[in-house]
Amino acid sequence: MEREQALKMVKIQLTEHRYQHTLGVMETAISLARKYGVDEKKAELAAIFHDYAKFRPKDEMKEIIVSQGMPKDLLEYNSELWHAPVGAYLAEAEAEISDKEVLDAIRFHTSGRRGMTKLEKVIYLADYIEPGRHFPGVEEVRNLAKINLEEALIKAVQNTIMFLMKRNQAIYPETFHTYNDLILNKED
Ligand code: DGI
Ligand code: FE
Ligand code: FE
Repeated sequence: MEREQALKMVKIQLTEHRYQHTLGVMETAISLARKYGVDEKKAELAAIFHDYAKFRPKDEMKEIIVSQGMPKDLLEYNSELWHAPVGAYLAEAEAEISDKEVLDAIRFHTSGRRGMTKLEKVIYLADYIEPGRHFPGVEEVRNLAKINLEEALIKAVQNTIMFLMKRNQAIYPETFHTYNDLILNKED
């Protein structure tokens, strides 16, 4: 799918603020893809659709998680996690995106997972550091992203876990698995 058509489809699903965030993720993902040798068109498409399901009603997301056999433990954790796997499902069902790598980058953009592909890393990171993001620590991750994809991702996942813990939020197990996997497989 071409960029203009993809953006059109996504725009009507999102608020203006979330759409601007999506444009930021798209630009950032393309530049990270170029830098780290990832397919730029796949990065562009995954970025455009990454938050496609963000504003679907909770009931609809819940129904999709159950009927599509997605991990049921998702339902026990923050519903903010749901739009990622549901977005991957809807990108295929409604936008006819069939590229498995693109769909997985959408699916794992919130929790990450063990053994993330470079495309998945690029999308996770672009979501975290796009120019519209302003929170403590983001500048450090932006700087790391210019040097080392893994190091930047580790910092982003660490910050996310610490942010959630400070607010007494539960951490989805896959988020911990993402962190441990990156640390254990770090080259240094
Ligand atoms: O959709 P975005 O706001 O662009 O960003 P996102 O998809 O990375 O994250 C959405 C929300 O999910 C964010 O407020 C933090 C939350 N989140 C991420 N990982 C976890 C989590 N919430 C819980 N409870 N557990 C997690 O592991
Ligand atoms: Fe998201
Ligand atoms: Fe996002």
